[in-house]
Amino acid sequence: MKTNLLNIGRSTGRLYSHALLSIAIIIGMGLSGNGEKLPSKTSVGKVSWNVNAYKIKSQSVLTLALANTLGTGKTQILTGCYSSGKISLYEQTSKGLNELRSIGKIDGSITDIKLMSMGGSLNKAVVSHEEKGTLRIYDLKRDMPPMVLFHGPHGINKVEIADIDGDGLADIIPISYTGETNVWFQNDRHNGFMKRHLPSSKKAVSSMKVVDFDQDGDEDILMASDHDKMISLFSNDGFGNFVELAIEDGIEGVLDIAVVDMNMDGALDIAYVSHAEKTVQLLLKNEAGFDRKRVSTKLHSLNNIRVFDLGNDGRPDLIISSFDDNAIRLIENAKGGLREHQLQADILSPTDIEVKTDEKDNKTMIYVSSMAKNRVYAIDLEITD
Ligand SMILES: [Ca+2]
Ligand SMILES: [Ca+2]
Ligand SMILES: [Ca+2]
Ligand SMILES: [Ca+2]
Repeated sequence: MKTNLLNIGRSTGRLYSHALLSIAIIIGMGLSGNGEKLPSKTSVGKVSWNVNAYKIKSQSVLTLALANTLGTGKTQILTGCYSSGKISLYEQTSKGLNELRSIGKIDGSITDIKLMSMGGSLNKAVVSHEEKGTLRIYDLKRDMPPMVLFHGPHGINKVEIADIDGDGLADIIPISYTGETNVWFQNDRHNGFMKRHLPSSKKAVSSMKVVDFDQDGDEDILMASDHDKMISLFSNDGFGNFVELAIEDGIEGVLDIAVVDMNMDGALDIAYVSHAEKTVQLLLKNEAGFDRKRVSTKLHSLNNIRVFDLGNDGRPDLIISSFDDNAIRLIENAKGGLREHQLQADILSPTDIEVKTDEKDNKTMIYVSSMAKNRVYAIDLEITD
């Protein structure tokens, strides 16, 4: 089954995430029968949700990041606005979301924000720009012009921060859906970045994770390419040479990947979601390859997936969002099997998810940005036996 969503994205030259997220087409209905039947038993008891919908000035927030760099003991929320190009810093207080200041404004659309450490603290916001193929690095503490890195003629749709070369310094990888994903920026230790070539050149990349997937001490790269309809693993030989391995092919519209040891056997597994299917796809690593497992949800399409630990019990769980269904769901990785928890309240047009766990009082907060109605959501999770 095919959709024309990606073609719309291509022909308009607009960012895939906007193009994909803006159009609700319900497909993949036939897949529900393949999903795993979710058992009704749970290991964490009842999950209850307290949803705070904060009204903010910016419309169409496509991305958010969480910080606590200001040392106030409160959570700071950085929002990136797709339509206005504004980056704003908020602080969550007992009364609501308090705007601290504007971090910057770009001439165009913001597609992603990630935080990065330079000089020891998580003090930089790396912002990707759809139209001009640039990355901007803003200082969160000082009001100063951003450092600008030029990626290439195509827009940047996501950005990853990872230490690709293993020198202990954060590097930056721009991900382009409209063009090619083929470079990274190496942190030169002196507040500068050198443009380097990635071991691959993939078109229409929708998601990338830099992680030591085979756990041999060096960073490998996982990439989902819509052009190739494939998820590839670029395995690092320890000397910066990468070998490509196709680990899933013939797949369409993958929007997000998570890497997690879901079955807790010591080997990292992959979970991914796509706009075409209402199942979470699990690839569980075994000695020969992967065991595939589908987790059915009561949603029509899925756009974000994040790993967190519901109940802090050491068993990793998943959060998924659906733009089309205005929904957030938890997939609890209970001992008896996987279980979906539904949040009853609507979360309008969710675009990005961040999770914060306070280990002291065992509290989990989920923050969600929204394309609709100037909203950012803060969801308080409570677990009762
Ligand atoms: Ca590095
Ligand atoms: Ca490795
Ligand atoms: Ca595993
Ligand atoms: Ca858990």
